[in-house]
Amino acid sequence: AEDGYDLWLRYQPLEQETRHQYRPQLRQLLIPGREQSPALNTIASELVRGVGGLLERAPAVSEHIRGDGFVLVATPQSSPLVRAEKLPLKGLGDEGYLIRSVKIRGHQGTVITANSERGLLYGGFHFLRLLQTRTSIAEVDISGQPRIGLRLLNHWDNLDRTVERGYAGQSIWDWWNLPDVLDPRYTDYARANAAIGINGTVLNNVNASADSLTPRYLAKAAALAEVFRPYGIRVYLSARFSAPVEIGGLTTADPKDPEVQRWWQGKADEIYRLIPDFGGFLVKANSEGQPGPQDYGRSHAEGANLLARALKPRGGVVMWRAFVYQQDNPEDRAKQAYSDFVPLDGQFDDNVIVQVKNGPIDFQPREPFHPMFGAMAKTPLMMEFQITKEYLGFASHLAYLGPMYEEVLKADTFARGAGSTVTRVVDGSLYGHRLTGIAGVANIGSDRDWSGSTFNQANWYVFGRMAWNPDLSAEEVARDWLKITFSNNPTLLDIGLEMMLASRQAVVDYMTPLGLAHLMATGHHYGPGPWVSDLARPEWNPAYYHRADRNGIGFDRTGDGSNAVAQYAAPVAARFASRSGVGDDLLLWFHHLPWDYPVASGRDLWGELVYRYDRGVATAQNLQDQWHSLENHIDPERFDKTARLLAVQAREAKWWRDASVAYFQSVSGRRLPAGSAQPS
Ligand code: GCW
Repeated sequence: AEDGYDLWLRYQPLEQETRHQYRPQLRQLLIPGREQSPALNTIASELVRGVGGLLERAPAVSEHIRGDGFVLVATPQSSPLVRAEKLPLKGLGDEGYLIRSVKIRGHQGTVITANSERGLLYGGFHFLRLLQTRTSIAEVDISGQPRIGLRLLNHWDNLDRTVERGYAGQSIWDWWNLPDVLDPRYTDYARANAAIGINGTVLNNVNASADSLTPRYLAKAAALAEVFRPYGIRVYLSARFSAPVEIGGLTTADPKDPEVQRWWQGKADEIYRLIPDFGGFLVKANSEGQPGPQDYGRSHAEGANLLARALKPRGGVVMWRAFVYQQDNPEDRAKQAYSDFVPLDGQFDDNVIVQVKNGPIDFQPREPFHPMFGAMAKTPLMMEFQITKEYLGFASHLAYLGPMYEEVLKADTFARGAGSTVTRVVDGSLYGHRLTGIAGVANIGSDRDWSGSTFNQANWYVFGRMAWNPDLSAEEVARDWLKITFSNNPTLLDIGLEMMLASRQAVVDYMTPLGLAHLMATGHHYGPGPWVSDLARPEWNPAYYHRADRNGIGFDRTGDGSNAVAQYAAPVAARFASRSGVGDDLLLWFHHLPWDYPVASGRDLWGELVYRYDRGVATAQNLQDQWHSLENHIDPERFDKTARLLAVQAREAKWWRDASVAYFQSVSGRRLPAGSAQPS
């Protein structure tokens, strides 16, 4: 049955004609040294399984080239034949690879080569992707290399198997049975991640329990690390800053205290004894009630360096999150992380990387890029995207996040003049940093389809692909994904692509149009709640963000307001501060405007707001119709579940619009513009 379990490792037979084209090119597989190396063995079995499934005929695994149609997978060290080809591997680093058509001893074939086994692994998966996307392998010459070093998933998984902001079932980590029982799912998880280039995973929630650092849990993490190792995936842990007190018996976690320093060193040694390639710590400190260095009057840099020094001898890193905003701080929440961190530029040790969410508030359907990007020349910054859709309709709404990731990565910070894109901050090229990273908050759980819906799998997929190559377009990745996930049928591809590319803007339109943000219901963040204004922390109230009253709506972040615009480089600040220059998609993020303000479309602001809510509803309805038109192209199981979810989305888009428009009407006292769809 097509239950979605296989993700993009779905090796169902290709169309007959395609199979016949490929078969003569894929007769033999040669992987010298595979018996001695778990990694090579892994590659061999994946290729046999993949090619065997896609072509309905497994290639013969052999030791010698016997004719045309061989695929030789080897490093120059593991194969004299590859060595003799003198292929250009110099610039490819230890994760890059080369796939090339070659003639060896008169026989035509393909070589997949790299400087390391990890490179071969990625090359092998890329090769399978060529087949899955029906790309010709007759004359290939492809080289690939990741642009970003740390490409990680962040699991917000708790030790009791609940998942914070997880909508796909329980955590896949069965902590109770680990380390003794190794669920085969761990291997499939590693395969799926390796296939898209992810090379690390943070196992536990950033709202961390100190227990995850106790011997009992470290043994469990070590067991997972062992499963993941042949797939090039390292394990990382979220560390609770107060762990020395909670599990270490100390009376303080002050970074200046020598005993605290010794405790972390001892803990790091203990971890590395169990997990020799342990990646490092992710830390949420002094954020939303979590402990941190500021509890002792120390800075984020002092806190981060404490942990970094413990990991340094073994090459570990600290990913220190910048998601901070303080209770009772009257400063605009959008400004607080920058205010806290930018003055610390230059004070972080060289194995610290600061992890910054894509936008300055919190994973909203649309935000401007975070002002810290570009603003800390001496500190490596890594991107944190959310793959799980906390604020975009959980697992039930279709929202393909590729366009959102692309929008943020391509945004120009102007930090060093035009072309200083967020990508160039994250890939290290803007300021010449070697330590680079990108993290995605996972949408993975123990549901059969891993992510709660088929289309949600695309968000995990596009995150990985863009982490490897941030220049990819959301569209090309979506096309690959559709081919791999469903089929090569042109109607399916056309309509599927339209659906995916329209979906995120639809969510923006029916939830938070025109740069509005954080209008979701309290706590769970599902469904509308723009009327909420009485929560204890002002910055948790939707009213804090929309500031709507009889006269107008929006958050003034210009010089007349919070002046958050000043945290951006001058050309960006000027654009954001300009009502006409900012663009209507971010208008109310930066401006408070009267209801009759004329926007670019020619409508007044109130009319445009209602128009966009209506547009979102119409698109959600259209997604449903488009999907139904594909019924004959999709297996019943995935068709039906998706159809049901799209019905939920269409219904809830109306819920969002009707509740939001009614609320803003009650505040503005305005009548529905002529021609708008009436709330039903
Ligand atoms: O988006 C918010 C979530 C919290 C989360 C926090 C964070 C892990 O509502 O659930 O906590 O962000 O990123 O730390």
